[in-house]
Amino acid sequence: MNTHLTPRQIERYRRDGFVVQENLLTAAELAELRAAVDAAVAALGKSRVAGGEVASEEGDSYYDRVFTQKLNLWKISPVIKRFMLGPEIGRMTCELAGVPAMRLWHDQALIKEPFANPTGWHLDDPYWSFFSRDAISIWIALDDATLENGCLYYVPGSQRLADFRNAGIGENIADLFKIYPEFKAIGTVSAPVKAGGCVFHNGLTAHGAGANMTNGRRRAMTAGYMPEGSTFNGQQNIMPDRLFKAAKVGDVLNNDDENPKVWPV
Ligand SMILES: O=C(O)CCC(=O)C(=O)O
Ligand SMILES: [Fe+2]
Repeated sequence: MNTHLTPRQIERYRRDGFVVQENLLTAAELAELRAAVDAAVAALGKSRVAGGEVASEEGDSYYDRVFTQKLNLWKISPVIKRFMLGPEIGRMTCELAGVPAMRLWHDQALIKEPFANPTGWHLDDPYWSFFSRDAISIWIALDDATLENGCLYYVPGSQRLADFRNAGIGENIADLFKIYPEFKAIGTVSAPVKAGGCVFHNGLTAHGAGANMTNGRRRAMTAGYMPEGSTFNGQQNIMPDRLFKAAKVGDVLNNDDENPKVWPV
């Protein structure tokens, strides 16, 4: 794994709210992670969330045709756990975000199937059960992500202007710009990345992805990370019912079983 980040990359991440790391994975690591993701996705069938506690199934809605979305695969795959919750990526998330310690929020495989719908513009953190300006996501390309098959696009610097209002990932992909009209003038940047490379983005950076105009799949393995000390904001998101019901707004989210620490180890 190529986990070295240059000072320039860290600077770019903090300025733009995203940064690309080419060749994060070696060819052998890419093959291993890709096989593990394929197997875990297949094992879940129509179920969206691994672990057996959150009932959510995919159907044939517009959203289901944005991507095949499978969450918390680390719970059923030791290989995925080793990559996504390991100290290598863990340390990178802390270096980029500039925080001392990070926990996993959730992982997710996001697979744009052939001819999939575009991913509407959105922010990640407002979906989650904590609000933080330092949350970070990693998006690892398991296939070459191109302008043709649905690579990511960003509004650079939007993380500094955004608050925690959000738009859904719906059929009108531009809903987010109704909430943040100031993003329109900034413009957008595409982030194509070869298989094995990745993009990191801040939880408040505006991003979306194009449609998959090809007959091939665009597979990605992703995860969102929560700075240590983050507190419950009242939203359930992916929290199992038993934890959601017991949580009070303001509680520190530090359940080691649901949100293991990824750095320091
Ligand atoms: O893969 C996609 O189409 C969207 C990815 C995304 O929104 C994310 O990783 O936060
Ligand atoms: Fe996202």
